[in-house]
This record gives sequence, structure tokens and C-alpha cells, in this order.
Amino acid sequence: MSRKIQPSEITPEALYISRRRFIKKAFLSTSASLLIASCSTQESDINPTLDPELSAFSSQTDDQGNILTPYNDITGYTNYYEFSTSKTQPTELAKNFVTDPWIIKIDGLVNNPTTLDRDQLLSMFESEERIYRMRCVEGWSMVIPWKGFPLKKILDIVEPTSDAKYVRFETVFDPEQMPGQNNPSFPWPYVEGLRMDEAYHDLTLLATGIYGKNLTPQNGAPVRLVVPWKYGFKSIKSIVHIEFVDEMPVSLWMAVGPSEYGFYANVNPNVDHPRWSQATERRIGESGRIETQMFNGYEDEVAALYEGMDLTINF
Ligand SMILES: Nc1nc2c(c(=O)[nH]1)N[C@H]1C(S)=C(S)[C@@H](COP(=O)(O)O)O[C@H]1N2
Ligand SMILES: [Mo]
Repeated sequence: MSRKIQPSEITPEALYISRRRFIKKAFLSTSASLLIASCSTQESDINPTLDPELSAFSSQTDDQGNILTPYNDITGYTNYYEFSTSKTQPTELAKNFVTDPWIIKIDGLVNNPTTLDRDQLLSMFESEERIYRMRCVEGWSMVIPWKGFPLKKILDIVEPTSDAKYVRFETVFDPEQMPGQNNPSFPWPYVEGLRMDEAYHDLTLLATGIYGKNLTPQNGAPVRLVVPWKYGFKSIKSIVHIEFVDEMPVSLWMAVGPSEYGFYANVNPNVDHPRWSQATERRIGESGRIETQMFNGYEDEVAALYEGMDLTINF
């Protein structure tokens, strides 16, 4: 999603193969015992590394009946510019990224500023599982079973004052561990923001995991934001600072390309990116393209937040 890089897409072949594997796994998870019992010649098809934690998700779908994107695609095809602008390199480059210990500072216009460490974050609220579609501004999407908790649970603890109008999020700045942060074309650290009502919305999550497992480094460990009705870039990774402010934060992408990336970044098939259409998307792991939905299909839940706003101006 940078100015230099065209919206690139993973090789369809690789995805097709991994999709086939996933479907096979999902099938085997329910029928493996039968196959073994019958001493079938298909026995060699059984994957000995079948992960029971992943197969527990095999029959799940999102609220529109879409099947989940395979774990290997979610963790193998990522956008994490602090490591690399490539989709596949962050997996390797982030392998040894230290996310424990980890401290998040939460302050600004609140009654109860606080800091939380990783263990507190991962255990202070009961984890919920939320299956959300995620639509990248580049035109691809995934269906992801997140683990996490609504951001509003944190807001209820720190109590933003009436002066707080926005929340500003910041990713860790650590160029020694994050080679991409030596790339001077970006104003590090990565920053994102939400309006207060967006932050309080029940769909808005702080995510700590995917498929029941803790987040991988390349997906934003130990904790990231997830805002399913907005383009993926709003869902900032590896957060170290949450600050309540009275002015609209300038996100990294607004700073890099103000005519291309706005503050709201709501998924909207009717408002094209200046360089490409946003009307359709490709679901990772599937072939062809599907129509992009207003607010990424969460219109009933969130349209009221933007009533009366011109979404071609507030893009
Ligand atoms: N800190 C940080 N957060 C980030 C990004 C990034 O480069 N750095 N990329 C964003 C973009 S463009 C998208 S589409 C999503 C991708 O999330 P995923 O890689 O877990 O699928 O993360 C978002 N959060
Ligand atoms: Mo993205």
C-alpha cells in the first residue's frame, strides 16, 4: 500500500495448494478415525502433524457463512512494514522478535492512566473468539478467527475524560529488531487513531491471538488493534502506547499519502482509492474476486456512527 509498490498479490498456485490442504485437514479432523478403522489405502493422506487446536475451528464460519482463511495463509502472508514491505518476509524476519517482556502505556486525557505488562494484557479479561473479515486497502481479504477482548474494557478502566475525542495508538519503535524501521520513507513509529465512539464500539477489539493461539510476531504480537469495518491498515500491530487526545491523530498512512489514506478508512466499495477501484476484493485462498461490501459487511452495526457525514470527503 505504499506509493512505490503496486497492490501485489500472493501466487494463486501457492494459495490453491494451501487451501486444498486445509480442506483436507478439516475433513480428516472428523473422519480420521474412520479411515484408520477401515485401514483405508488413503491412510497415507493423514497428516501426522494435524494440529488439534486448528482443527477445532474447521467447521466455523463468520456471520455470513464464509469459511476461515487457513492459519498458514494468515500467518504467512502479512503486511508488517517494520519488518519488510514484502508479504512473506516478515514471517522470517520477525521470528525472533522479543514480545515478552512487553509494556503498554495507557495515558493522556484519562482519570486513571496505567501501564500493563504482557501477562496482564493476556489474562486480565476473559478472551473472546471473534470471526471477522479483514479487507486490506490493496484489494485482498481474509476471514480470521481472532482471540481478544473489546477495547472498551480498557476504556472502562482508564476512564477517558470528556476532553478525550480520539485514541492514538503507537507501535513499538525498535529499529534493531525491526529492519524496516531503517527505511526513511516512513515516519516511524507506526501510528493509528480512532474516534472515541469507534473505540467504544463492541466490534473493536484488542486482539491477542488467532485460531486460539497467541499472535505470531508477524501478525502483531503481543497485542494489536482489530477494527473489522475499516481497511486493514487501521489494525495497528504490536502496540506500546495508547493515548487519549483531543485532536485527530495523524496516522502513518495519512502522513505518507494524505490524498490516498484518510483518517476514517472505512471499507467502502463506492469510494475508490485514487489509483485503483475498491469495488471488489480477492479472498485469500479462493479464486476470482467478490464484491466488497459497504463497511466490509458490518453496515448494520456501524453505519449510525457516520450518519450525516460525506464519506467521499471523510474517506
Ligand atoms: N505496525 C503495523 N501495523 C500494521 C501494519 C504495519 O505495516 N505495521 N500493516 C497494516 C496493514 S496494511 C494490514 S492490511 C494489516 C495486516 O494484518 P495481517 O498482516 O495480520 O494480516 O495490518 C496493519 N497493521
Ligand atoms: Mo493493508
